Formats: sequence, structure tokens, C-alpha cells
Amino acid sequence: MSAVKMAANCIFCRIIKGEIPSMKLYESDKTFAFLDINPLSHGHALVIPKYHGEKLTDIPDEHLAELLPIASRIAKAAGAENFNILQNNGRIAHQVVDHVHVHMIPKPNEQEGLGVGWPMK
Ligand code: DGP
Repeated sequence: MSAVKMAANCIFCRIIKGEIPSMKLYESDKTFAFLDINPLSHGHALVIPKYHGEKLTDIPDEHLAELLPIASRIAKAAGAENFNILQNNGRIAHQVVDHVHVHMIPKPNEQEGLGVGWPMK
């Protein structure tokens, strides 16, 4: 079982360590989730492993295992009936932050408006 791995100059590692503030949604020994600073919709969340790696292919399986289940729990807790899960790898694929992250992006319709409820219940 691989231990937690951090990179000193990584913005998401610094968020995990609490050196940079974030709106934390979830934390376990392997996983951290928080609101995106530049949301595409209300409730846009990021789920990241506590194991620094740039791309999905750099991360051991046991550090990937929680990412989708936690993104799913956050979507459920947010009441997001329509949402996208997005995970970018590499600049050409629009990855900006070089620490693996899964986006959970709610897609509110006109009836739902911005009715995504935080904090998680
Ligand atoms: P990507 O293009 O997949 O690498 O998306 C990176 C996301 O990370 C982007 O939606 C904005 C978000 N982000 C970047 N820096 C910060 C930060 O310091 N705090 C938070 N909460 N989100 C950040």
C-alpha cells in the first residue's frame, strides 16, 4: 500500500496540507475534495488523491479507488440531478493544474436554478 505523497510546489498538495485555504467538502486518509475556485456552475467540486501525480497514469490504483465514489457522494449531497464528471490529462486535454483531479460539475436547469445546497448534509 503506497503512502501519501506530496509535492512541495504543487498548489493542490498545498491545499491538502492546509497551506492554501479551500472550501473543503470531504477528507479521508487518501482523498480530499473541495470547491473549485473558478466554478463552471454553482457547486463545481474537485476530488483529488492525497498522492501527488500529474496524470491518471501516475497514480497507484488504491489512490484512485475513492475518487469516483466521493464525486458521486458529493453530487448526491448537492442534490445535483444533472452533472458532468470530467478528468483532464495533459495540456492538449485542457489540464491546467498538474495534480490529478476529478471535476464534478452540476448542470442546473431553469427549474433548479442555482439550487445546489451546501454544505454537504
Ligand atoms: P483543469 O483544467 O482540469 O486542470 O482544472 C483545474 C481547476 O482547478 C480549475 O477549474 C480551477 C481550479 N483551481 C486552480 N487553482 C485553484 C485553487 O487554488 N483553489 C481551488 N479551489 N481551485 C483551484
